[in-house]
Amino acid sequence: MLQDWFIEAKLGIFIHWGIYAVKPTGESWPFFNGEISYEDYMSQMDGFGAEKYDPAAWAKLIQEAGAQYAILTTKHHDGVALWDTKLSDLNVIEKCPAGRDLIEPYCAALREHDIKVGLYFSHLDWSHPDYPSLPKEIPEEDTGGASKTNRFNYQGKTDYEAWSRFLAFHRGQLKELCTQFDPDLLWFDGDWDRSSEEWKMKELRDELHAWAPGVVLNSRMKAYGDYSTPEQGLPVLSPDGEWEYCMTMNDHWGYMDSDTNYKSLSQIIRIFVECISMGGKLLLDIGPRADGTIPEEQEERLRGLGSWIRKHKEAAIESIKGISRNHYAGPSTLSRDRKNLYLFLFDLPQNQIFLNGLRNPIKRITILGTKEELEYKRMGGADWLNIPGNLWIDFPSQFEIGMGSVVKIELESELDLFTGKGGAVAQN
Ligand code: H79
Repeated sequence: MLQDWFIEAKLGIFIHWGIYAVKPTGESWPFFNGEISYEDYMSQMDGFGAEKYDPAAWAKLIQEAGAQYAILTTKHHDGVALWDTKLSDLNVIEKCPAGRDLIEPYCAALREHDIKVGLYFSHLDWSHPDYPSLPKEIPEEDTGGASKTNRFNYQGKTDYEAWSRFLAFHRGQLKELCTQFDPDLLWFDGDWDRSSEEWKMKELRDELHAWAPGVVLNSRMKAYGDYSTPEQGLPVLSPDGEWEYCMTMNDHWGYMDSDTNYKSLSQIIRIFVECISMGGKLLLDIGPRADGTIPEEQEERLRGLGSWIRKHKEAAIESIKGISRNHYAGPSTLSRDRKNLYLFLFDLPQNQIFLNGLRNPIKRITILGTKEELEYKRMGGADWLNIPGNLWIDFPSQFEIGMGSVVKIELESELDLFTGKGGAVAQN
């Protein structure tokens, strides 16, 4: 269920950590797509050591990034669990040199740093023999090794006995995660192969609430989650309800040494601001190495983002969704009491800053983080129709915008905007 902490959060850090960090492969998909054999993919288990795993350092970094929560992959589509599941030996304790549970120390370290604990779990499992739930009459050799590829729901038929065994396993693992780690949030993935009824999603929601009261659920559980999760494509309009945009820093979710196609810090800041200005949040992904260390490019960006956020905290963190771009041609946010309007600037204005539709009297306009007061002038308006004039704000031509600056408009009262089409239109 939705919680205040989640509604108020602006930034989460997504952590894709698993055996796919060992070789230069992506997470799970390469064997599904036939780019690498299942055996070759799984041989990465021999190299997953977590030798330098330091969850306290992770938590500190996440805090320095300015994030309020983090989400770690407990099990991706490949089925390899990072905790000591009793329901399968496909886990890092039994199969990898890591040889220990990796989830508990993560949870403890985050809690120590006052960061909410999120766990990622893929519903589907491309290693579990019952997941494809193939009809018995279809010989295994006809399916190309069904349990390890995409031969799920073969010829539209299902062996529902196998499927119910899989569901029992799925519920069992989720019960373990909830009761052992008491997550603040569960981030599901991989619900697409079957219907809500087949997954018994409605029942799952109730079960999760019984095992982890108050847990926030993303909506990759058909219609039964709490918030939506656009992935890798920044929304242009605000999605309905609560939402969180998840994005990789380069082009991979997990560690990939050769992928240097990183978004720059200023691009990440811009995207973060776009999200919060539309009332959403950013879930920014990192991919630690197999030994648990975090690549420098990622650390650097997290620190940079955090330092920008700290400098602009009231506009970035203590804020709510901003105003429409018909009023101001850029992203904006508001203070929770709606008495301060924050306009984000990513380029030095050649001309004045233009704001349309603001009715409120203004106390003061400043550049956030400086004492600098800005001159402004309101011009025009049709008082008799309660249509305000336009606001023109002067901005110093020498100012260092850097990665983004914020103009703070302090209002005398709660924001009051004219949003209409104008009064003097012809009527039929
Ligand atoms: O963990 C990362 C990715 O591996 C995972 N989500 C992030 C966080 C991810 N899983 N799937 N996808 C991303 C996109 C999947 C799209 C497809 Fe399909 C699945 C294409 C074909 C099958 C869903 C079902 C969309 C079309 C049909």
